[in-house]
Amino acid sequence: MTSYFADISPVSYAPTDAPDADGLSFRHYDPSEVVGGKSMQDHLRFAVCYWHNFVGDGSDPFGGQTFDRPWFPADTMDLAKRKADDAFEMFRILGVPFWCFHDHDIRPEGASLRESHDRLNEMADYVGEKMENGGPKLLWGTANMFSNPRYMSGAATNPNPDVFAYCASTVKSCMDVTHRLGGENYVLWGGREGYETLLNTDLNREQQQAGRFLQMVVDYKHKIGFKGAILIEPKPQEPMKHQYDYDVATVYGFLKRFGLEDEVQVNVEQGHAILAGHSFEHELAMARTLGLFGSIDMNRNDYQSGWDTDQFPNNAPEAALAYYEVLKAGGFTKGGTNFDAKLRRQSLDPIDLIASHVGGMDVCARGFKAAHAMLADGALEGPRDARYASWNSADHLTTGKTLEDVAAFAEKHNLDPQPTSGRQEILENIVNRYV
Ligand code: 3MF
Ligand code: MG
Repeated sequence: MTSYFADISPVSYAPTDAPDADGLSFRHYDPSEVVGGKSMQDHLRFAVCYWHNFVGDGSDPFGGQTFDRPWFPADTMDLAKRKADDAFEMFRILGVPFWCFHDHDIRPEGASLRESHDRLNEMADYVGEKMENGGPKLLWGTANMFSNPRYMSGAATNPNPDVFAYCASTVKSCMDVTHRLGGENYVLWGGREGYETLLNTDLNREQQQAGRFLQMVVDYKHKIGFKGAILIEPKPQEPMKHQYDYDVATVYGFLKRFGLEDEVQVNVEQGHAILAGHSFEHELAMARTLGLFGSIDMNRNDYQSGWDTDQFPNNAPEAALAYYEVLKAGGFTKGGTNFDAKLRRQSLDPIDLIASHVGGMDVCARGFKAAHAMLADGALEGPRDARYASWNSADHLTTGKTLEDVAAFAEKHNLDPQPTSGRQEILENIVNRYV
């Protein structure tokens, strides 16, 4: 068998002034470069996703398949193995330390639930061997509970309890495989956990089902001794009109409601943040503040289309502000930088799959280094601390003071606070010097 990537050599770091005819070397990402006592590889923990790269066929709502891959239609175990061979070859070329998958990406669905599990286990053995023979580690596994029509009205939130049970079996088998492959996290994205119209929806019942399901997942994780993190990936809408895991703050409310806030963290995606009307850094700051920070999907949306376009990152200043929040959260422990990104419909060739990741990794590395320098220099923290400094000596406001106490202070001193500049443009200029 000839590899799909046969003509492409492993990507390596080349300093910015070195010749780079094919554009396939890193200019900013040197995996072994040590920044702040840790290698860039260990800081960024890049992961390549299986679904967009090896399942995606270039289709969009207006037209079908444009990509031609040797493993398509991947509906037999032989083709699934061929797909895995090429996938792991691509991981090798990119030199990434991690990958991610849905059950549905690595095995063709069986004729029965049992057959689907058997196939998943067989494929896990197959990829497990590649992982052991120098392949990347598993950042996370997850189950696709949104593509098949059985999930059309929800997965765990479905009105039909048999779908809830089907999901329990699917997630159980997928957690088992993730655990067996040494996965560092298990992700739940509530693709169809939401609704189209309240006219047919019992919102409270559906949320109770989602809470119960998550509790079962957490219990099972402890039962099998899975040490990875359970991560929810917030998204406001698409495919459903309303999704229960709208954004980080909504997920926090949901977790608190079911007493799971210490058991579950979030996988924050840039494109989902944009769909929710937030910036990526807002969602990351919220996750950090609420103690929920886990991992990131580093793929942007188009700012005009209003869809989840899952594009590779190409904006270093945006990446810098995102990694700034990651660093403030203490950096990644179990999490990492996953590209949940797909090629544009016209990007047909093997080289497009490689170049997209090379560019994305370079943008992240460039942003990361800027973020690290900003933090190390106190470039933003200094002015921010200064802005709140008066609180350090505000004895009249110490905890325990009542509304009357504080009011009395204001009245005694006849306070007349004067506005001060927020210095936004100056701070933006500072950021620009780093990126
Ligand atoms: C959808 C997503 C998902 C999740 C993944 C985890 C298909 O918008 O971002 O990608 O990352 O499904 O289930
Ligand atoms: Mg995602």
